Amino acid sequence: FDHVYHELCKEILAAGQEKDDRTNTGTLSKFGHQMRFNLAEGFPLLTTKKVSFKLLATELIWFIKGDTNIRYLLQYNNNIWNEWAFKKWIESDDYTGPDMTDFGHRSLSDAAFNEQYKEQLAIFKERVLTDDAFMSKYGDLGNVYGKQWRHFETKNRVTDQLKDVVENIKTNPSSRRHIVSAWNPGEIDTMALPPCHTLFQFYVQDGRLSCQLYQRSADVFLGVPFNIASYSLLTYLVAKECELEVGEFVHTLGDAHIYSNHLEAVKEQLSRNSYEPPRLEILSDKSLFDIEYEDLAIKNYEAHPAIKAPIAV
Ligand code: THF
Repeated sequence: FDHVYHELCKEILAAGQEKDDRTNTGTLSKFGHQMRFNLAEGFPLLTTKKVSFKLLATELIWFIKGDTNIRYLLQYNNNIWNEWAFKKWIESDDYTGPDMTDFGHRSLSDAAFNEQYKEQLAIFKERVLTDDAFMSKYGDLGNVYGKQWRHFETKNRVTDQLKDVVENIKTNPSSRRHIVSAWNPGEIDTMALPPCHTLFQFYVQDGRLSCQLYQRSADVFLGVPFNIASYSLLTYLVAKECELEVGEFVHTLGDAHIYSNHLEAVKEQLSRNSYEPPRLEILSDKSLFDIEYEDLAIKNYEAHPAIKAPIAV
């Protein structure tokens, strides 16, 4: 599986366009790219750098639960959404600590500031974990994935898209309408971050369930390895729920970019040789909607060490 991802990285390094972005980090970018992963060959967790299955699995289960509050993630020591909740907190009138404006950049360039930032972030996390009123107000990211998957609001109606799509796969597998959209135009301004994974579609053929994701914006080094594994896991879970085998995960990218401060990390990863992919084990017969992290296991995962890189905020 790694070579499919490596091809994407190589193409961007060779022919990516320099492009400005919302985070002012600078990127090399390619518009429009597609990768295919045959899930029958194993579980596509990259092996040329260690990717944390725990982090991506707990994030996916958090979406499936319809949860939008980072407390659940923090309980699993999952910090990947902290920056977006923290940003809302430090920009609020209730925040009275030291100025944290532009913490994403300043924490990288100013060591003294970084110490202050780490301290404020630790205080913030502790309050989200222990103070219910604070958690409700500042742990919540707004109408992000979980909300849209399970409670998509349109005029006069709330749609549980995930329940509906599972029901439709069971009753009408050949349908071409097995779609879940996280993009709700009327609610974009109420989300901490508009959804990068805009829409996904399931497809049933010969008793196999495939999934295609359209991702409008793809952080190729930090996000994409998570996204590949996350939607592959979703495909396994939905397939089990619908008593189907797994087919392919097709990953279609819009703006596929490598941040300028990830270039060396990408080159390091490209220099490594891949191992055989691991296997996913689902240890319980719980429904998709009740599954917990403890019900999942990754077996035979052999990988090169993780490569650290800063997240663009
Ligand atoms: N914003 C940006 N700039 N990139 C993204 O990939 C991204 N996401 C989510 C929301 N906003 C985004 C958050 N997903 C990591 C991985 C996925 C994330 C956010 C962060 C990350 O830093 N991974 C590290 C390990 C982190 C750790 O150990 O705590 C890694 O090395 O993989 C797109 O979904």
